[in-house]
Amino acid sequence: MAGEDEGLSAGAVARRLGIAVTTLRTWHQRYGLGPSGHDPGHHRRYDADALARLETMRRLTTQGVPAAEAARVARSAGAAGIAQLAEDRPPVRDGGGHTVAVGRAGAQARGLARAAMRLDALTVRHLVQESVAEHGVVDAWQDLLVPVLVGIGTRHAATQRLVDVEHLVSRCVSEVFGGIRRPAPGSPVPVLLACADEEQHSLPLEAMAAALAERGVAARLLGARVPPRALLDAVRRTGPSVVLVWSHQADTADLATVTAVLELPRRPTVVAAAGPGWPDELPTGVLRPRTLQEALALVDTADPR
Ligand code: B12
Repeated sequence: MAGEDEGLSAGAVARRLGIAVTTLRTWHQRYGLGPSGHDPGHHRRYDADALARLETMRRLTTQGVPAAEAARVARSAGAAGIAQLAEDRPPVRDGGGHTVAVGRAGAQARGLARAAMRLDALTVRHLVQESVAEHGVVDAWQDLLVPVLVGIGTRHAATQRLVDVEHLVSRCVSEVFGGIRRPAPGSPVPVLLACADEEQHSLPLEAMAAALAERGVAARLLGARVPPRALLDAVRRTGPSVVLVWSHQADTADLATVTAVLELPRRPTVVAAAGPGWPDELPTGVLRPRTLQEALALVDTADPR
């Protein structure tokens, strides 16, 4: 780029990073993220290293990393090592805790996992909200939330800890999904979603209800731990086209209940069993969507608008 040899002015750096010049000044004064060299008598210019540090700072703060921590990472890495360091740097200590592996899910997922491990509910909610607003429920769920939830679960399995983190993240995700605008009162409600008896893992169904809402379809979400009798009563009373029962663990996957739904006099068009708890063999007539998209497609076939 022309003129980069001499470095960039503060205004040019701010424009390039999409931040205010005052923010740049604050980062310089408070966190030492200024231009590399000092040439007395001249306006300071930002060279490639300084710019790389600032880019790291901007990226990490956007992901919800607290400014002081982001600055520590940005200052201690050269241009080449920055991405690696952002990934591998030592555990965050301020909320107590470590980070979790999120595979290849990317920077946003790492930011979310770190915020979760710090029990930083405000940042978790903000990042989830931002991702849903930007990408929609399905992509936010698949690309951001599932990897982070799996990472937390894997760590829980290894340590028998982090139930606090699971609760906090779940709560934040529920709030964001619950906040997605539903169809107006009086709209038809063709879908009924319920967890199996004693099944507490309701988030996948909350994701489904939110994704349907984005498409203008209303769902009754009965949520966690729905006793068989309550499910059957609800189906009888509301006559949904689609009933989907979620089981996350084998010990909650009660085949008798889904069979009973199939045998109701006004049988729903689609009866589906979803989640890793169900066995591969299901009673004839019970469908088995494997992904959120597959489940949404089932609703489309049963209730074409
Ligand atoms: C959040 C969480 C909780 C929260 C749930 C809150 C809520 N409102 O949902 C709380 C804290 C309450 C909880 C409690 C428990 N949990 Co828990 N929990 C989790 C965690 C971290 C995420 C669950 C989740 O939402 N997963 C959704 C996605 C991430 O997972 P997935 O189903 O594998 O997704 C795949 C498919 O199902 C599909 N898919 C995803 N979404 C959708 C949606 C639809 C509609 C469809 C069709 C498909 C689909 O795509 C994915 C990729 O293939 C998991 C870890 C994990 N790996 O899931 C543990 C996990 C499920 N929990 C576990 C356990 C043991 C428990 C507890 C028994 C003990 C504990 N940890 O406290 C209790 C009690 C559970 C009970 N009786 O129901 C174990 C289950 C082990 C097992 N297989 O039996 C896990 C796997 C953690 C672990 N590794 O140990 N948990």
